[in-house]
Amino acid sequence: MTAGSGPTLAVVGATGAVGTVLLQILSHRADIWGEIRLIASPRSAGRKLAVRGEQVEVLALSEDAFDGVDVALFDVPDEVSAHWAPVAAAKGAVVVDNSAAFRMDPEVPLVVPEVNPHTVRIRPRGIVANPNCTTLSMIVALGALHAEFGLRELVVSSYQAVSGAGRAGIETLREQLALVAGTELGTSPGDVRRAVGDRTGPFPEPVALNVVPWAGSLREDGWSSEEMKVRDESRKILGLPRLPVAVTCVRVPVVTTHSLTVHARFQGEVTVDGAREILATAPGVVLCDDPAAGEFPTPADAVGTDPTWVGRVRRALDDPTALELFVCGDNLRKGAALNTAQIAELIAAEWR
Ligand code: 2RA
Repeated sequence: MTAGSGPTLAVVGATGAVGTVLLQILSHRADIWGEIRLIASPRSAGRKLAVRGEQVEVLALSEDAFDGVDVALFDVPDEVSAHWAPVAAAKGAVVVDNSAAFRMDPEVPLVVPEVNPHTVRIRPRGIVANPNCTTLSMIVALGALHAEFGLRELVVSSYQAVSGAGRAGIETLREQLALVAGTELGTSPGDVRRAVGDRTGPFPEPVALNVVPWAGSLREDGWSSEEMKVRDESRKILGLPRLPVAVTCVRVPVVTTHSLTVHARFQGEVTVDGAREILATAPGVVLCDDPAAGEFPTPADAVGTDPTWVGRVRRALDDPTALELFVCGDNLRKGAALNTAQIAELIAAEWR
């Protein structure tokens, strides 16, 4: 950092779906940064992107690109982070990484500023990890409830937007919607599949007019990598290494904003009024829960906003220690770019 200016920030993966949102967020939050340097793959080098109202040229990813960088935000594939994040850290930058490469490394904190901000300071590898968007879309609300009630078990189903799979996911849904619009498709077995053909993009099945019970890659015993991430990351963030967690991840035809149904069991009896009070006052959470008036969160309303939206708060019918919730969070904002920017701000505060 040079005297009289803020820390130098690098954004690695500046041209991707999350990188694009990150530049918007950096342009709208308090301007604490000195230089903001944009870095991407060599094929994007030379492009100019807007940040803080200025056009900034994108540099190709290289060791030299990290010269003088204080904080480097990475949103790139796992293997790119695995190689380049340690390079940036060795050059003196604190890395905030949004890939899965380091999330479960015991020497890398997995940080959600509203839940476990203190962990950001213990980073022996010079790397801080940002959780997966599905975990992040619920964990702020769960963290608030856990702090008061003591979480004992989680059962979760996700309804994940296609932008979780990046620009290719968005383009695939748009192309498929164009193919099925104005037709009678969705009325006989296989008709949507035949119309879509091999244009399934990053998804194993058509996502238009459909829901697909799969996200990520195959892990042991039929679990998906996405389901394992939600389980492992929730345990690490909440500091509950043996928390029972059951997850089913589902892709739905929504562009952006992940939703989840959550069954959360706590240490003792809970009340809906108590839960509502916690959720209504928790930083980063908006309680939107008046079913009699037709009010509950939906992706169509939550998209483009920062908070975790919570509705349908009910006590489990057969267990006075458990709550049922419906949660929505913009997977590109709090689910990725915003949380990354918030972590970077926590780190930047160490320079003051
Ligand atoms: C998805 N959570 O939605 C993943 C992206 N990190 O596909």
